[in-house]
Amino acid sequence: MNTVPGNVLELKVGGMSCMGCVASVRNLLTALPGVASVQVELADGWVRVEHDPARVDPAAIRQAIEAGGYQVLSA
Ligand SMILES: [Cu+2]
Repeated sequence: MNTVPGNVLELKVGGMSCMGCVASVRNLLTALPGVASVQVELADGWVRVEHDPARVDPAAIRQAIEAGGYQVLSA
């Protein structure tokens, strides 16, 4: 699991093709308890999720992305 100081989880996500996808991924993740902010880079497919590890675990973040129909390509 790729975490860096500041509790940011970085995931490479496939299936995002437009700003609508960016908005839905952002909405899916900000709806999770413990997620502070979400940054999505459409061009390279990176999603950065600033979160409180005591309240949300990385598996739940990945599941939310996949439940939305996107693929988590890296952990
Ligand atoms: Cu789209």
